[in-house]
This record gives sequence, structure tokens and C-alpha cells, in this order.
Amino acid sequence: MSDAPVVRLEKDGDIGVIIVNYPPVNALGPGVADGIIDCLAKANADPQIKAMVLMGDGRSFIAGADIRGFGTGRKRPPLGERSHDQLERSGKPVVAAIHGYALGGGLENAMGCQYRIAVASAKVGLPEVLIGILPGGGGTQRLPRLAGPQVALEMITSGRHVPAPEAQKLGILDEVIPADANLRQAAVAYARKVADIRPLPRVRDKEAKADPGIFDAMRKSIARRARNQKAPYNCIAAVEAACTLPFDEGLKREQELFQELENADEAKALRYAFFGEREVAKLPDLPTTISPFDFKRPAVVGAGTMGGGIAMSFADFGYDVKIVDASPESLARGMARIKANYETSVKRGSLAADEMERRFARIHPVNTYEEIADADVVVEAVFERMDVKKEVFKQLDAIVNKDAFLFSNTSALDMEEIASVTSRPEKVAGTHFFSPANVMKLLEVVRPKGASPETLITAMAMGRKIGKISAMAGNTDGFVANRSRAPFNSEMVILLEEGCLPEQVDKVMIDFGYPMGPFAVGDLAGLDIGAEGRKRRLAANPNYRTLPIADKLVEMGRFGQKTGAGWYRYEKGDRTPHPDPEVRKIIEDYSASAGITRRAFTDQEILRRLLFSSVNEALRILEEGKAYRTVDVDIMWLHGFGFPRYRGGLFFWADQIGVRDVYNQIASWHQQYGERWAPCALLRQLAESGTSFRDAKPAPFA
Ligand code: T1G
Repeated sequence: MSDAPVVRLEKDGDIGVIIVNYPPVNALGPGVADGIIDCLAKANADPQIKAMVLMGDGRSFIAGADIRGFGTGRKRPPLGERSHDQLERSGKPVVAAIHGYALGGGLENAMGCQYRIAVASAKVGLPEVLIGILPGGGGTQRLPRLAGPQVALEMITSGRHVPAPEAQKLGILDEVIPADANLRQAAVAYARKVADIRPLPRVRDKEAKADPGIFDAMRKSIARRARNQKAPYNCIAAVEAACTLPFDEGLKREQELFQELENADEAKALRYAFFGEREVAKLPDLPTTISPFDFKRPAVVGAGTMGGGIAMSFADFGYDVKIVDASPESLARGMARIKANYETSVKRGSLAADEMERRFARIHPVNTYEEIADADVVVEAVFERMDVKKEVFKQLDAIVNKDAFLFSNTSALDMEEIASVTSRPEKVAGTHFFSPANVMKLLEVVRPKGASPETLITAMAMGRKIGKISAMAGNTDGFVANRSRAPFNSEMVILLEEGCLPEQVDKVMIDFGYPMGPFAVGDLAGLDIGAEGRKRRLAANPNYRTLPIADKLVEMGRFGQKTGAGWYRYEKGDRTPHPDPEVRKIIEDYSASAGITRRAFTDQEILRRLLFSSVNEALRILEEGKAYRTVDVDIMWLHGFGFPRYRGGLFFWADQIGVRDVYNQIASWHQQYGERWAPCALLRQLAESGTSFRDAKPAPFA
């Protein structure tokens, strides 16, 4: 950190300009709020200064409180003495001049000012609920007064970043200037214009009148997505206080509701996820001097479900993308599926019709590899068979320009074997998307030994450029996400042999926070896909634990939703899973035939059998140097498997239980169930040394 003051006061004639300089996003880190208060006092005391501007240096206004400070017992000035309160009590008008982001404490300070202007590209919001807290700097009291209670409720419970033009319409901003305008100049001129206006406008003096029913209505509307969480409800209660209490009492109520959240597990987990999503972008063993190649001409090979979703991801983020398939018929089917997916989004209101047209127009179907010879990155998404993939890579290598990067969307196959058929293995890597590829945020970047640092860095950056969270995985069967998930997928079926039923297991995982239970997810994905994977693993390892009940359903043609029956049965045209007595009979018959006495299970045992099996396997992956950190596994589970975000991730959740207890339980199941539960060496080490999963030191990347 440089010696430059984090906040400084400059003078443009009779206007004082208070500038925050706390890179990278001017968070309210140590000294920033105090610096604003000091500069404000100086400016108010300076007779030459008639008005002030508050703005940020660098790429943003203030992006909120420094999240690293939460849960550390940091000291905060008393209510009424904080920077946003002092700005509001200023004797001279202060204009907040916003570029980049005004989020959380940033917007709260801006609402403490008498006026707010912004460039059109700026975004404002109170996203505290996304990290398990609420706006604790007067935001829940001032925003309802500025934009109205309904808008405040929507913004504070969603955490949405609102574009400046919309924020002006909502009454949050007084003026919006063109994105390329000189903000400081415009703000100084604005300050000069309002310098003599009295009385000074103060947000706290405005009223927040609300129909009392809106609060319960909001509670009902968030019930599904806010399950098991407290912060969204405290947000509503705080806005309600703004509409029922005088300002200062509302501030007190806001504080009480804030303090209930700051140190709760929910907030700790969501802070962990926030920083984890940024940590997985860091590649400790690769040079930081190499920049990603800035690709311009992406191409996708394969217009199936995955290929189509990948092409949509590029188009959604502004790229013209070519897509090729084996025949004009299959290409046409692929384009029709893409169009239908976009139309579904328009019907749901999550996409405007004209925006759909723009995106669809960016996807260019072509019939030959020659037509993608000028591509600079190619993502292959053809049928998941090694011989098919190798044939495609051979042809791509022969036809596509030599500098292009060749990526594969394989979900498990050996990337080194795929790269070996090309003359450019250093430019080959895995880019494993999750289904549906245009929705799921995880991109698992798979690293074959021959891939160059530039190739890996380019693949990671490609993910971020199309809205994904990229995380690195070693080249091992199933890579990190699917391999760590595989024991979970087996254990859930083994639990059926011992006494559980699909609907029972699914209820446990839904109560835990998953949007869907694993058996229902199996039916959605197709049970035949899982069966293919099991066959391949049994062929590779004769000791592989088979799953006769699951195989039986597939033999009967019960592939899931697509055949109207799988673990559950489905009514025509309806995706609601219904427990099926026929499946129950298959399960009970199997237990009887295997001589297993079925027994009762607690929800906790079911939960831990599933998740501990993956904790153990994920540690094995780290032992082998196939993943960087435990946080990488957690981010993969959050964005690849829908693990509930407010539980932090697989390892964050396991750390709440404690390494020793996890080890002891796994060791006892090892005694009871045999080899599949053998604790891995790293787990034993951590338990013996009392080291948390968070602090586990994996082997160097291999
Ligand atoms: N605190 C600490 N570090 C932060 C930070 C913050 N608020 N925001 C960003 N960083 C770090 C981040 O970890 C990364 O570090 C670098 O900045 C760049 O971020 C009292 C209670 C602003 C939209 O929730 O949403 O105010 O990895 O990679 O993609 O009511 O950062 O480089 O070491 O994300 O361009 C409310 C959180 C706080 C906003 C920019 N504010 N930040 O996104 O860059 S609570 C937030 C973001 C609060 C008050 C309360 C995003 C961004 P590193 P980045 P980006």
C-alpha cells in the first residue's frame, strides 16, 4: 500500500474535492471513513470553500465497507457520528460524484450527501444481503426515503447492482452524465450550481410512507430463495422500521438487526464464498507476468445440448461465435434448440425480445471446419467418447490456424490423450462447462501436463469473459468436480440398499438447502448417462463398487424425466417427481436378495454419509496435486452442483463440524463398510495435527 493518504482534499477554486484513494475498489478500509470525516471538517472550516464533491480515485467510487473487517471486532464510531451522518450534517452541500460502483457503505455515504451525480456506466446498490448482512450504515433508512419503500425492499433483499440511468429514474441520483464525460469537472460545476441553495436537502428529512402489507408480501415472495437464511428477513424488518419509526430510532433498529447477522455462520459462509470466488482466479505456480490472449473469434464444435449452451454463453457476452456440427440436419436441430432456449427466457421475462434477437444473431452456424479455420479459440463439445474426440482434434489441428487454442468440454476423459493427437499440445486444455452451459457459472479448466501457462491463463480468462467462475483442475478421471462428487453419487444409492428411499434422501438435501434432491437431479440429467460412466469405471477398475439398483432401473428403460420414469414417476408434461411404489419394491427386493436387513436412518447420518464421502475423495485429489486449494473445491461445488451458498461449500461446512469429528466418523465407517471409506492420508494428517480443511496444504500441482 503506498504512503499516499487514503483520502485527500483538493480545491478547484471555491469547490473542495474530497478524493478516496484505497485501491482496488475504494472499499471503506482502515482510515477511509475517518479520512472523509477529516476532509469534510477541513472543507467546512475553509471560508474559501462554498461546496464539496466526494469521489473515488481509480476505477470506482466506494464499493462498500472493507469486507475483510467483518467479524474481527473492529471498532466503529457511535451511531450519528459516522461519515454518512457527518456528510448529512455538513454546513455546505456535498455532491457525490459516482463512477464504477457505489455499493453498500459507498451508496450509504452518497445518500448522506446532499446531491448525487454519476456517469451512465456506473452502478449503485446495497448488496449486503449477498454476504449475509444488511446495509448497516443507514442504507435501510435512507434508501426508502429516497426511492420509496417498495424499491428499497427489492434492491436490499436482492442486492442488485442498479445501472445509473435506472437509479436516476428511481430518484436515487439527481443527474447522470455520459459515460465518457469528465466526472470531476461535471461534479464541480454541479456543486457550484447548488452551493447557495438553502435549506440543504437531507435524505433523513424525507418520509418513507408504505402500505404495511408490502413487508409480508415481500417475506412471502422470498420464502423459497431465502430458505434457511436470516439476513433477507432482517433486511425487510429494517426497511419496515424506516416506515414506522422516526429516523434516529430506525437507525438504532438497523444496528440491532445488523448485529444479529455479522458473526452468524450464514454471514461467515457468504464472506468465505465472496473471497473464494476471487481466490480461485489466482494460479500460484504460474507466472503472473503472462497475460491471457485476448480472443476475438471463438468457435464451438458440436451443436448438441452442451455445444449450444456454450455458444449461447459467448453470444450472451457479446462475442460473434461460429458453431459447426457433423451434418446440416444436426446443426439445424442445434440452432433450433438454441432459439427455443432463448424464447423460454423471453417468455419468463428474464430476457427482452430484442436482446434475444441480438444474441441469436451472433451465433453463426457453419458446415465445415474450413469455415472456422480463422478461429482463435475453439471449444469442442462432441459426443463423450475418446475415439470421437481424438478424431475431431486431429482434424481441428490440421485445419484451424496454428496459433489457435483448442479446448475440450470433456467432463472426464484424459486431456493428455486428447492433446497427444495434435501438433500443438501446449495449446490444448480442458474447459469443462456444467449443464445447462449458458446458465451454470462454473468453468473447470483442466490442465494436461503439456499445456503452456499462456494456454491455461487464457482458458481461465475466457471463462471470466463469458460470465463464468473459472477454477483450475488437474487431469484426473472426472477432474476435480465430478471426481469429488462421484462417491456422493454412489453413497446415495448404497443408502437405498440399507434402508432409505429416494424421496427421504432428497428431502434431507432439500432441507439442507439444495434446490433439488440428488435423485430428482439424476432423473433430470438422465440415468442412462450415469450408467455409461459406471460401465467405464468398472472397465477401468474391477473393484469398482457397482450399483445394482441403479443399473436395474436403466435396464428397465427408466432413464428419468425423458422417459417419464426414473427414480420417480412423472405425469405427462409435468416435471414434479412422484414417489413410485414400483421403485420401492425394486429397492426392497434388492436388499432382501442381498441379505441386507433394512434399517432406519437419521437425517444427519444421511447428510454426512453423502458429504463426508466427497470430503474424503476431494482431499485425495488435493493429495495428488490435482487441485490448488480446498476453497477451489468449495467454489466448484457452489457453482457446479448448487451446494447452498450460505453454507460456504463442502470444506467450509465440514470445518464447522471439525476435522477430528469428520475423521473419526469416516474411520468408523471404514471399519463398518470397508475400503471405500478408508480415510485418505491427508485427512489423517489434518486430524492428527488439528489443522482445519481451510488451512490444508495440498501437494504441488501435478
Ligand atoms: N471489501 C474488501 N475487498 C473488496 C471489496 C470489499 N467491499 N470489494 C472488492 N474487493 C476486492 C476483491 O476481493 C478483489 O481482491 C478486488 O477487490 C477486486 O474485486 C456498512 C456493511 C465492486 C462489483 O458487497 O461486488 O458496505 O482478489 O475481483 O469483478 O452497510 O468486487 O484482487 O485481491 O470483485 O470488478 C458491500 C463487494 C460491503 C461489494 C467489483 N459491498 N464487491 O467487481 O472486481 S458491506 C459489496 C463487489 C457494506 C455497509 C456494509 C465487486 C465489485 P483481489 P473483484 P470486479
